[in-house]
Amino acid sequence: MIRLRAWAAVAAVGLMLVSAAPASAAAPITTAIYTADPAALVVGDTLYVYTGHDEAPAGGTNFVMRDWHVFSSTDATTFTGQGARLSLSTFPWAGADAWASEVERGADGRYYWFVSINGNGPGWMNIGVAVGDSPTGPFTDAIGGPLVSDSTPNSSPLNIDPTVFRDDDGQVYMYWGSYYGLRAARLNSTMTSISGSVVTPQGVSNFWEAPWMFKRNGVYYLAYAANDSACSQPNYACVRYATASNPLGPWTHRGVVLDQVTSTTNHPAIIEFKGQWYMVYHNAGAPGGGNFRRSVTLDKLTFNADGTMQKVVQTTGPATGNLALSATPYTSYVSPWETLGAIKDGFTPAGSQDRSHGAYGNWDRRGTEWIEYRWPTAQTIGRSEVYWFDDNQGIDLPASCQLQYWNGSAYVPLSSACGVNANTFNVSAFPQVSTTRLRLAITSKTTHSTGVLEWRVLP
Ligand code: FUB
Repeated sequence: MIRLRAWAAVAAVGLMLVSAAPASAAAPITTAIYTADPAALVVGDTLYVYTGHDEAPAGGTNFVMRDWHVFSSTDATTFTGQGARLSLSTFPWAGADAWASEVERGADGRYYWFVSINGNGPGWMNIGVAVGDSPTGPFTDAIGGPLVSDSTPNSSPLNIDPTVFRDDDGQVYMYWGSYYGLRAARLNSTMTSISGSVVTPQGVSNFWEAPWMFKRNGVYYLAYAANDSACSQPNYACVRYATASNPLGPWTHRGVVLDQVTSTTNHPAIIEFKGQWYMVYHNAGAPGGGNFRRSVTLDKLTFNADGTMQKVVQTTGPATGNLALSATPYTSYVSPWETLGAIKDGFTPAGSQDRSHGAYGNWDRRGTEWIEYRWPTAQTIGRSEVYWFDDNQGIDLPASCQLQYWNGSAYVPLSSACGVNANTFNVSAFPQVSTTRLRLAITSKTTHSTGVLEWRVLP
């Protein structure tokens, strides 16, 4: 348990820093309870999200987690709580720490729920398995003891966070681990024992914990929480990912797919549902939330043509908080053939040349032009997300931009950086202001005019 305290301390240090984390946070799939460590599974026309349950008191500095919950949705927007479908009491050999889990279907058509759990015996965390006949159970202990424990040869320094993946040939693989100790193994068809030896996958840069494995177009993907200062503040995690042509690797690191969130821990589940890919993750965004009172949310995830993943834009989640939708747009100039209203139709462009939903453009103006949102009543605003238009002709990315809000008598510059990157939402987060107008001043390069595909404004 000494190690448990050390792990908790890592998260606790982050607690002190939470106010420095991004201010905006995605809306939770529920605010009835605090949820964490999502796993996702599609069965028929339903998306199931399996979560842990944070029960730490306000100000708590350790995890208090006793059961796991299920949520279901048919539109990835509205989620119905199915209740606590698995708890510590399901596993008589264990008694604490209902940490991260994942559900996978067995060859027998049953649903196997792999969980991180603290055993009563020697050692620390274990991986256990429960089984049920439907995605919501009821579930019973499938083994009567751990599938993986500290006594498993070549086990991880911390045996938590199982991700279980069934390949097209029926072979099931499990990845797991923490403390930089990623491990992998084949499972037997019963789903309750390991086949062969536990391996240490190669090529997964800066792995910390929380692996999630999936396959797309013949390529294996492994997303995971990475704890390195290149992608997040100290003690916060971002989500990196790697790809491979073999389910056991070697892996090639591909980059960051989710920046740090408002909780120190970060935990991905990536899934396709009704033709749309999603990143399901947790943060500290719910009222009263924190590092030990987390909330599961999801955002859309986009693949590039070469199979790489675009970084997920953390929005206000399924319940949209895009204040642009209720604003009236204005501009200093729009070309007669372009559409100013296109910037607020809620569309996520596939790239900076994707004008399929229209675009704002100011060809052939040079210098500084502006677009602006106005609301009939004051709005609380703390974040801007702009997607630039670049038609590879007269419209190019701007040289610079600046956000300004109306204080009732003048436009006041917001000090937040204003990004000018292609093929992504450029996010600017700033201390919230209350205003009826937000202006985006856009300064062109000397050779080109500028344009915008979408501009979101969030609390
Ligand atoms: O929720 C407890 C632990 O925090 C999980 O097992 C890790 O993935 C981290 O999210």
